[in-house]
Amino acid sequence: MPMSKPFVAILMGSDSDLDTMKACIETLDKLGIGREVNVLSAHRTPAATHSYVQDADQRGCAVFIAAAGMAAHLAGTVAALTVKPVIGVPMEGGPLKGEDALLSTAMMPGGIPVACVAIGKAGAKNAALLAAQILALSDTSLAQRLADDRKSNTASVLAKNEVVHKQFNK
Ligand code: RP5
Repeated sequence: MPMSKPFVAILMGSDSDLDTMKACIETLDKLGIGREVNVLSAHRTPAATHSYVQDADQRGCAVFIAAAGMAAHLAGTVAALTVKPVIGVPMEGGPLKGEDALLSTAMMPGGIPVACVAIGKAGAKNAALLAAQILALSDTSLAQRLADDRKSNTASVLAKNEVVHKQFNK
């Protein structure tokens, strides 16, 4: 869907990554950030990946989020095609449980940066928050929503502490 406001482009290497990446999509939606979601692979659809990244870049994509598993070259491929920030999310599928993807995503050669987050759902959520923090540098209303979200997370952990504390500290 074409968009005119700055938006976040999410790419994932396979539809098998979607379940994990829902945490990313839902976090962006909760913060009211426009996003596009595509299944595009560095290896399986190189030409389509190339043309999507260039097109999204020209249409106002502000941050790219690229999720891939195994020999995860998607984030690096996207980063090679744009100077917008690229956040890589290593997927945990496969026999090495995401450690392969973590290294493939993080260990970029100097000159082509990828900000690599944690493996799996925590990384998917943090990728959205990191993208939001980047966008919030020039959007005070979004910065406020992020600060409110952080406060509410803190309150919810403290509420859990209250319950556990009462149960185990008589
Ligand atoms: C990667 O290979 C994808 O990002 C996915 O995490 C992994 C396995 O893909 P499928 O075989 O499930 O399509 O490119």
